[in-house]
Amino acid sequence: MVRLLKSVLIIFSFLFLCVTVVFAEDITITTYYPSPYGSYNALQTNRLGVGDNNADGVLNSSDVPGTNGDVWVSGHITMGYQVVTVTIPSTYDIGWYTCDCPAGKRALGGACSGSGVSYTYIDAGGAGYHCYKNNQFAGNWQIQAVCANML
Ligand SMILES: [Ca+2]
Repeated sequence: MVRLLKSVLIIFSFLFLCVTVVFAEDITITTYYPSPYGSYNALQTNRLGVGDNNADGVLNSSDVPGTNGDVWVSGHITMGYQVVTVTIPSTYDIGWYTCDCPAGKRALGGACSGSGVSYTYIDAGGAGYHCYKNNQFAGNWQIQAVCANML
């Protein structure tokens, strides 16, 4: 009797394995390296290299700084910038005018449009962009400041 039960158990086990194999499905997983895009809640690293920093046409470990805490970037860095524009009426006197950045932002650059502008500079503290109007009758003109987030 025990022998019969063992035989039946072996037969059912064999049939179960055969059914499992018959109904198995294939799953293909494709991975990419380096990953083309990534989204993270938090990212921490000791060193960071962005782009081909040594301009040898290859992206490898020689493009990453050797000192912990360093960041190398081969391109430009954009930090949530915004452009602020101020219009200066033609009736305003000759002199310096400023386009201030909002609080918490720092001027990275700017532009002055219209005739009668002779000098420009970024505020030393990054508060805004300055333009010198040298002609009272040149018409309305504008000052634009490119302001980025600062820590
Ligand atoms: Ca390189």
